[in-house]
Amino acid sequence: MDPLSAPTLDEARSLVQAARKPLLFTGAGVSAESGVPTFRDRDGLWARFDPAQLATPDGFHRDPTQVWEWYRLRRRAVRRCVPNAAHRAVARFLFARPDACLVTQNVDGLHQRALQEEGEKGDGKWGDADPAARVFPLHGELMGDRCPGCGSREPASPERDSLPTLPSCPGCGELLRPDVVWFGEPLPETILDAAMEKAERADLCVVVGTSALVHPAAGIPLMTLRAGGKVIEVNTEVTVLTTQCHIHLRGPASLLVPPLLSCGDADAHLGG
Ligand code: BJW
Ligand code: ZN
Repeated sequence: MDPLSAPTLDEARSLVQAARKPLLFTGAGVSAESGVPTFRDRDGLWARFDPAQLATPDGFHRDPTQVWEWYRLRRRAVRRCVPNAAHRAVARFLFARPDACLVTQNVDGLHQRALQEEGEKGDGKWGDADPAARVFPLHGELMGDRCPGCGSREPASPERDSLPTLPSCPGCGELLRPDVVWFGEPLPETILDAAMEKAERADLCVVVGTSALVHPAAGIPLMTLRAGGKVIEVNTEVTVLTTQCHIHLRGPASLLVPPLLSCGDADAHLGG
């Protein structure tokens, strides 16, 4: 069935419009159509690469060169990608709805880029709305370097990434690492706490493009459910969350998210 003609899309839109505290929760699927690979799909990263070697503190300790090569490769690929219609719709929604927030597992920075781009297009229309403060990235940032020694952080630099040596901290000399959350590591505490509080208070959680298998992030929609809120899922497949959702919209994020989140006049003003 054409996902756009499904009656459930209208129903889902009504829930979004009626929600007073909507929370958007996204995963790798939202960036798939921008060309960023997901993790657990058939052609995902974990089908080709071993997470134990590349996305754990032990793996980094054993072979930092291998880990850095992989991250530099991914950074180069993501630098060539641009936000898609789903990222743009999410960004416009955050501008138009100061009551909304975004909790994302994605490290690719495409939500943040879409926010910046849509903000510029808004040309002052959005007033004081500051959606960047309502974005909670649970798993860090691919485009950031972090020093495990002194904790300092800085944006990744394409120049430093193309050096033949591994990057070290300008402050304390320690080997830098990508500023992402690996398996077995805690999520950034203040971001996770804020996201969980939002999830408990949300009356609607819109879950887009995640297998909902990685914890504690996957607990976000469950918290909304437990607190009596509703959950809408957008995914090309069925997930572990599907049977618990109020509405499951099957199809690609770039096709379904724009009509789901469209804010009428606000979108028209910005050229859809
Ligand atoms: C589309 C689409 C389209 C495709 N449109 N949809 C219980 C049991 C066993 C283990 C654990 C457990 N609880 C916790 C753990 C450990 C572990 C975990 O959850 N493991 C599970 C896999 C079992 N969790 C952790 O280790 C976490 N830390 C932790 O628990 O710390 C505890 C602690 C406390 C105090 C001290 C010390 C420790 C950390 C998890 C970190 C996850 N990191 C990664 C890598 C980030 C860096 C990087 O990118 O390199 O994060 S793993 C990877 O998975 C990445 C993602 O953010 C995350 C989630 O993946 P996501 O987004 O859901 O992607 P996919 O590929 O799984 O799904 C894509 C979906 O999109 C699919 O459903 C498609 O159908 C869909 N789709 N195209 C719409 N066009
Ligand atoms: Zn340092």
